[in-house]
Amino acid sequence: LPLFERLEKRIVDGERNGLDDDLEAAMQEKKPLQIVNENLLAGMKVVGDLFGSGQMQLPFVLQSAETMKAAVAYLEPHMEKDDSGGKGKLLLATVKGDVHDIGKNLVDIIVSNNGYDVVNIGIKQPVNAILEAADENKVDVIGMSGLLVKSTVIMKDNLQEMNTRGIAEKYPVMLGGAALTRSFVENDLDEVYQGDVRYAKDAFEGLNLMDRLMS
Ligand code: B1M
Repeated sequence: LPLFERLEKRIVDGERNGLDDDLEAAMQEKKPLQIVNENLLAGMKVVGDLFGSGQMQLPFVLQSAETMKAAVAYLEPHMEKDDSGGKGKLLLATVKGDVHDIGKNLVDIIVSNNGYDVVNIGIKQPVNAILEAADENKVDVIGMSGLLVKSTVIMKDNLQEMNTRGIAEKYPVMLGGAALTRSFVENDLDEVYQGDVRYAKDAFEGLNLMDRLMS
């Protein structure tokens, strides 16, 4: 297979042997972020489709996810960056009950490489932990990620909890993850939350949103 097709297939197959060499060769032709967007994410999409249609079992999905993470970790040091920080602070968490973190971690990379500070507290985070970390780190924006349909319900509960605690005005919220839709966030959740809640389709929209919220 040609190099870029092979990279995509590596993600689908969860094949890490020789991955670094292929990534090294790929970087001779494309920027690291382009490789993530055009080839690695394409592989994850295939994985999602195969899993969704019952043609791929969970342990193999996990291997693909680990390969994806290894590839992103390999490319990350080669990305163009302004990691001076100081433009604003974003808290990132995957919500309670949800382990999916590849998308959240991409948001972390893109946003922190563009002059923001990111406090990434990981997966399965209950609302208390999210709000405590937000306060402790004095963040400007709270970002929640979730890929399961039930995570969208948790996000709604979290926003209601923030209303109850009277901190909605203080914290704009950014939401992302494959289970959400723009209209669910911008119509339904916008009605729930007394502060500012926005949807980011991908990591770049997340960055744009930070730029808008912090300007
Ligand atoms: Co899971 N999983 N999974 N899974 N998994 C999905 C989400 C699913 C859609 C697959 C399917 O059925 N087609 C399905 C959910 C169905 C539903 O809820 N309706 C599903 C399921 C069912 C499950 C389990 C329940 C399976 C089981 O145990 N029977 C289980 C859940 C465990 C749990 O959370 N409690 C499970 C487990 C796993 C693995 C552990 C094997 C693995 C995750 C590994 C990991 O993340 N460390 C996994 C994976 C890899 C997937 C799929 C195949 C790929 C997800 C991914 O990483 N995509 C996924 C299929 C799919 O999404 N269609 C699936 C690539 C990633 C870059 O995209 O995260 O969407 P994404 O991020 C995007 C944007 O959404 C956005 O930016 C990114 C791109 O730039 N974004 C943000 C994301 N977060 C953001 C936050 C922001 C802004 C933008 O601001 C805060």
